[in-house]
Amino acid sequence: MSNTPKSHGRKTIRPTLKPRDLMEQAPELARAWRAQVITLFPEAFPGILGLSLTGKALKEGRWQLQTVPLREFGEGKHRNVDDTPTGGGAGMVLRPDVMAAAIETARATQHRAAPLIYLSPRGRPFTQGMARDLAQRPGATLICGRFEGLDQRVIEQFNITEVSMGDYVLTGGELPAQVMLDATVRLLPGVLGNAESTEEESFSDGLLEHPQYTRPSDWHGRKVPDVLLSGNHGEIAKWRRQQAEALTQERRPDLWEAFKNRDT
Ligand code: 9D3
Repeated sequence: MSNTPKSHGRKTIRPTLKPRDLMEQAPELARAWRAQVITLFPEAFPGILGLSLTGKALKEGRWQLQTVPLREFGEGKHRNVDDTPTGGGAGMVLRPDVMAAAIETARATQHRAAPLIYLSPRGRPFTQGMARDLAQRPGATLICGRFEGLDQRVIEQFNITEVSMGDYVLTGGELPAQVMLDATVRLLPGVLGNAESTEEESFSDGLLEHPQYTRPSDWHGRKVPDVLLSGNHGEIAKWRRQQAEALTQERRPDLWEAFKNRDT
């Protein structure tokens, strides 16, 4: 095992592994959804994915996490991974030769049908549809960016898909990778409880959720809407639907347009 006691469900793929080591997969993990993360910060994983539903699923072997420490693929005594942008400009660019070595090492133990994804602010925005697609595949290899980005030639050479986590500037792709894995792993068989899975399937109409309340029915003079205490399930469903539609119209005109155009 390449797991150290402190690795919390994270296996590390090192550049020095021999081909035979690369082929050895614990038999109970052979069927598991396989996440690989190429990163300068392997200690950031599993991070929050080691807790709650995703952490339980990791311990149960429903998915596995392999980190590929990019620094170990770096060149020279200082394990250099970056260089200045050709043509000039600020910052540093991840070297194509170093990234290619890390990608090739990772891909040697990955399923062929697992996509290669680069978390990048220039990517297409991540969606629930992408999470559903990933969950149908045998796994994914994720590349976390740092610095100004990755040399364009590696992106083309390996047919890498660029995916963004939204229009704001982060310091790197590690948090986006964890977001992507969280959204995907919760969709794997057996990860959600029965109640949540049923809700997942019925929640397909593309509206924001209605407000929720619990006891006490009067809190600091703020009362739960009467209809929710009425016991009239038809009226309750109608009220919730109306709330969901009003909220979507107000906050998310983009979702509201898509909702109105559904099935057309
Ligand atoms: C100067 C131009 N910057 C782009 C806005 C360069 C740059 C900033 C920050 C390049 C990379 C990063 C680090 N961000 C990510 O790696 C990243 C990211 C993000 O910043 N926002 C949303 N999604 C993502 S996915 C990866």
